[in-house]
Amino acid sequence: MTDLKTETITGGRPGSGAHRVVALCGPYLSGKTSLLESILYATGAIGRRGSTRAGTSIGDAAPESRKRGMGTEINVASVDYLGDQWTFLDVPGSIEFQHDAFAALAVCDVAVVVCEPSPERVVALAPLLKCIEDRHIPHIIFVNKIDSAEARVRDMLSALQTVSNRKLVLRQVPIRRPTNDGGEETVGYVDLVSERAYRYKSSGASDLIEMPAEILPREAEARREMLETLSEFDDTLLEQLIEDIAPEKSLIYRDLHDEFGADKIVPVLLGAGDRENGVRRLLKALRHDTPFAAETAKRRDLLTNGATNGSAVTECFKVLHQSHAGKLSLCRVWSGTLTEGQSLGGHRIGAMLRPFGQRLDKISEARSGELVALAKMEALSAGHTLSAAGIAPSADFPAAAPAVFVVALAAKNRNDEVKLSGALHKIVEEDPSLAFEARGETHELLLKGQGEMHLKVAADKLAGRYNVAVETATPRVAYRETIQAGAQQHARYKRQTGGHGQFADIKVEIRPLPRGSGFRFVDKIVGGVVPRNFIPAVEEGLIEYLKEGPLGQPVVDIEVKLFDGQFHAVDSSEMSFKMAARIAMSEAMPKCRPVLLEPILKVTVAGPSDSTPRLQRLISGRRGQLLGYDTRAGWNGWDEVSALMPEAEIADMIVEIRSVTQGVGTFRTEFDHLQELSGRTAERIVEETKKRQAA
Ligand SMILES: Nc1nc2c(ncn2[C@@H]2O[C@H](COP(=O)(O)OP(=O)(O)OP(=O)(O)O)[C@@H](O)[C@H]2O)c(=O)[nH]1
Ligand SMILES: [Mg+2]
Repeated sequence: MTDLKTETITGGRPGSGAHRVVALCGPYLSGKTSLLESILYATGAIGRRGSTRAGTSIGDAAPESRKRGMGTEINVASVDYLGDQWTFLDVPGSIEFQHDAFAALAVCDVAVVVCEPSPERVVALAPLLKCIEDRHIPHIIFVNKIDSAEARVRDMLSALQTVSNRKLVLRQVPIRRPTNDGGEETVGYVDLVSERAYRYKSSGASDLIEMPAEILPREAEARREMLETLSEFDDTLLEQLIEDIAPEKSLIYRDLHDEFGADKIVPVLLGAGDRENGVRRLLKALRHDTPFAAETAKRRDLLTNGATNGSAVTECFKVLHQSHAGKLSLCRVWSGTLTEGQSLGGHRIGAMLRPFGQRLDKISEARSGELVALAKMEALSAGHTLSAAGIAPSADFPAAAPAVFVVALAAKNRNDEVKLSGALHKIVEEDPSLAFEARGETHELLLKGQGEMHLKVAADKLAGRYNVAVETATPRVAYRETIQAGAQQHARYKRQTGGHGQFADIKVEIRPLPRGSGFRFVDKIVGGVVPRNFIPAVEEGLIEYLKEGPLGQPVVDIEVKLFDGQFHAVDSSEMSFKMAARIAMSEAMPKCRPVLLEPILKVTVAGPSDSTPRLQRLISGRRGQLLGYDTRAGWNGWDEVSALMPEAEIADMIVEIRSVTQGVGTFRTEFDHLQELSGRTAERIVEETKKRQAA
């Protein structure tokens, strides 16, 4: 047990009724939701353990999660454990839903990083550990599924150390036993501080057993490694090790507590979440070593200069829109107490709820450290803090990652368009790593996000929760066209219908301009051959025509000079000059060797260095022009490859990037230039455009 008497703890001590928040994070399917289930069971919050596979767990009850057997949003559940309240935030592991993980990490006191016991898959932890380390969040690594581990724990530890910038400290060694089929299985563990051995049970707390003799050498070695690591931060311990004095357990516990709280070491625990193995050991470690809310607020610099004067400060980290409860702002209280009906910073606190999976329990107050859902706080969304001073953005709240996957979205039923727009606002408020945008050039509504699954889940939400069925398609590329040669053109518009007629006559000269010039109109009329008041009409006619050139795309980088013409005193009008301009263009343009222009983006692709050659091949295979590569700033062992690539090649690129980077690669883009495109690809695009425009 930790000797807490000697410690100065700000904000509480275990058993004092404090509220602490744990983020359960880790790669896709590593077992977070199953572990949560075991925690809820072990602490008596539920009477029987459900399973994610059977769709009976407390977490993942959202229909989108159940349908796919994976986490798609944060699961929240609070439990009472040995006199304290604990809120667990079980987050989705898929990188496409990572924003929820980062939001939970922003408000937690501690992170439990759940991973599988496979050394070759540790790279999947890199983006998460980077976020955790950048924010200095104390974290434990829980090597899960130890029942199915094939690799040795020491190999797992070395692999984990390659993705962690903090010193890892193994807290347990496994007790292994040969199986009938010639393999080995983990049947228990030795705790390296207490030096006690335990045997796992299929359910319930592990049994204390006698230390197996054969494990002693391994245990001694692992314990020495643990003490050596701790002695790097504690001179007293270092001296004792040098002088061969056995250190007091209380000293070891204190060092573990302090270096963990200061984010200098990362304890590594073992277990199997879906059968409660190692779960109570994890809970004990959390109970003794998790910082209290006041310390977390200090780490984040949330309550500077005591500006709160004892009044409540609360931060929203996630919004949910529910059909019954309406908008729920999931908040952590950082200071003071929130009470129903209270007015804070000009906002009235309405109904207050404590989430437990899908269940919402009404509460009347929430104290410092507590996690609460505030109902119908329309002005309070994720990343914002509410205090006596009103609502303001939290300075260090994680920004949403740029979109890497885009689809064109449309309501199946035209009458649903207004409903669709309302629903989109809500799902984007729930998940800011989604975005939508009406793109004028292609007349499409774009839905942007973090991957194919992310957008499929968004479409499911639109249909299931908002009753708007949608269809999605690959977005069109905003091609342009220009000309490669100039021409002169004479055009006359003349009609004689009934009363007075229509007459306009113009001569224009067309020529190509350099890339990026857009459209330029030059008026060279002398002697009033085209009267002043009709010249804007000519320009208007030109602009109208240029919206769709001979190849079906908007025309750019072109100059049209009006240099001659004729008019009729009675029959000329703005309308007839506009018509003449259109006629001139449609006759001249095909003679000017029109050519398609495609948008080229500057692309920066990031991934672990050993995937760099594969990323380069991928880029070249997609008509990309490599510009070079460099190390990725702030990312140990990662590279960034930069290239120029056609926009058309990027729509589904993230899928391939992930497949060559164990799922962790990403990219960002910015528009660079328009580039001429000819040959078969261009012909195909023109054909498709014409077909679509005829339809
Ligand atoms: N062998 C073994 N399997 C486990 C253990 N824990 C979970 N699993 C299995 O791993 C799979 C994923 O479990 P989940 O708990 O849904 O994983 P998760 O990390 O919550 O998944 P996401 O939220 O989608 O990232 C399920 O099939 C579980 O039955 C374990 O300790 N041992
Ligand atoms: Mg899950």
